[in-house]
Amino acid sequence: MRASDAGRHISGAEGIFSANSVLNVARKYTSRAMRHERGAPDNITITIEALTDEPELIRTLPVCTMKNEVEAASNELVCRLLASIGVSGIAATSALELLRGGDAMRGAALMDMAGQRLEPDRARGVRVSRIGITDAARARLRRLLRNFGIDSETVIEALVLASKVNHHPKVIAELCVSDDPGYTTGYVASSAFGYLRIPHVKAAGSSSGGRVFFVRDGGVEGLIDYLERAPVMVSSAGPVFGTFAADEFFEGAT
Ligand code: PML
Repeated sequence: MRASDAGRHISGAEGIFSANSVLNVARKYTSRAMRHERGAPDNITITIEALTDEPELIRTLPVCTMKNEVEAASNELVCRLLASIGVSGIAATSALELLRGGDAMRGAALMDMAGQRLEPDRARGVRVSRIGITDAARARLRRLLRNFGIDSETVIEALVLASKVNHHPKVIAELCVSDDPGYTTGYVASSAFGYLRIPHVKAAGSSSGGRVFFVRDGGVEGLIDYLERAPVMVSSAGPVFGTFAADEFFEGAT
């Protein structure tokens, strides 16, 4: 589902579902698009496609929440986490500028270690599609998330997406700042350290945000094809941990 108003991005959603749940999901996505905090859309496009390939089965990244009390401290934390994963300072700074400036991005940006964007159409970005989670994995994940009071559709959808993105060997890490004005938690995800949630990554009321995927050198055609077209399904839930201060996290991780 993609919803926009006068070309401005309002909301989007993706999923892999059984044929008999398609009508319900279309209703749910339409209702979500029409009631979004970013405003009323003048266009909602729902595309339903039958999969021709069997989805690749993956596990969700391990989850933890970083301690961060105020938005003013978030840039330093994000840069520290990204540096520990191997993302250059210039790429981290360029990504933060991109996600904090202007309105929401339509799709994700691909960024190299020189801070250059690599996707062929910058206005469109890259849309991660064909992602889903089995009922059993969802039920297990919900139980794990509930232990820490973070069992929500927003967390599940973001974690499923990040688990697909960071499963590709070309991706070093992902930085996400929600474009929802009322949702101020973002994340840094990587196959190295998992899905690290960052509360107060932005100030409430801001409608800027989006996703940046930091990538290794070389062509990006294969990666774009994977992100947009390869079906990937979460079939098992990785661990979910509580909240860590940055120093505590790095002590445990190194
Ligand atoms: C979004 O708005 O879709 C992105 C949400 C990112 C953070 C989700 C979480 O709380 O872990």
